[in-house]
Amino acid sequence: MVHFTAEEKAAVTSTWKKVNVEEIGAETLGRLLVVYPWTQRFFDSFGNLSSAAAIMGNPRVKAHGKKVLTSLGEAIKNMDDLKGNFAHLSELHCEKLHVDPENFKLLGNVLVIVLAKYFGKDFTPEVQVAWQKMVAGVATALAYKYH
Ligand code: HNI
Repeated sequence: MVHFTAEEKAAVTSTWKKVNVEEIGAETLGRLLVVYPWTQRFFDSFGNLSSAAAIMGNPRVKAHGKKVLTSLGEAIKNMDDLKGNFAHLSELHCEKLHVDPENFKLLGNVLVIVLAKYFGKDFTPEVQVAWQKMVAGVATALAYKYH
């Protein structure tokens, strides 16, 4: 399991304080669906996903992106126990939603790119290292209950 130094925790927490969950959540999930189109199969009830513009403007994509990032925000309060934090969601994504856990890694990397875009030069290499560890830890925790 990932271990975070005090500096890494501080880096993740201080970035998070400035994150607009609605905006970054929508952009992250939207870009995941555009860049990795096979991920759209999990969201076929969401309506029009026929082009990048349709996906980025789709209100259900926006709402779901906010939900995912809100859940990530809860995990940031719990960085020493990501597995425990995501145990229930891991079961849900595996048993009910049948989401291939590879997709958690893709989403994490898209999030890092979106954060880099928003924070520009404040997203220093050190801050990126902390976030890469965070998204890797989240992906591992979400995959933990898979069998
Ligand atoms: Ni995910 C539902 C959290 C990645 C597909 N997901 C949820 C819910 C949360 C959540 C919270 C709502 C649960 C509930 O209703 O009780 N998902 C997360 C987090 C990550 C993540 C924290 C990664 C950081 N989910 C993904 C990925 C996919 C995904 C990568 C697919 C590509 N999730 C889903 C689907 C649902 C879902 C599908 C159900 C959506 C619906 O409302 O029908």
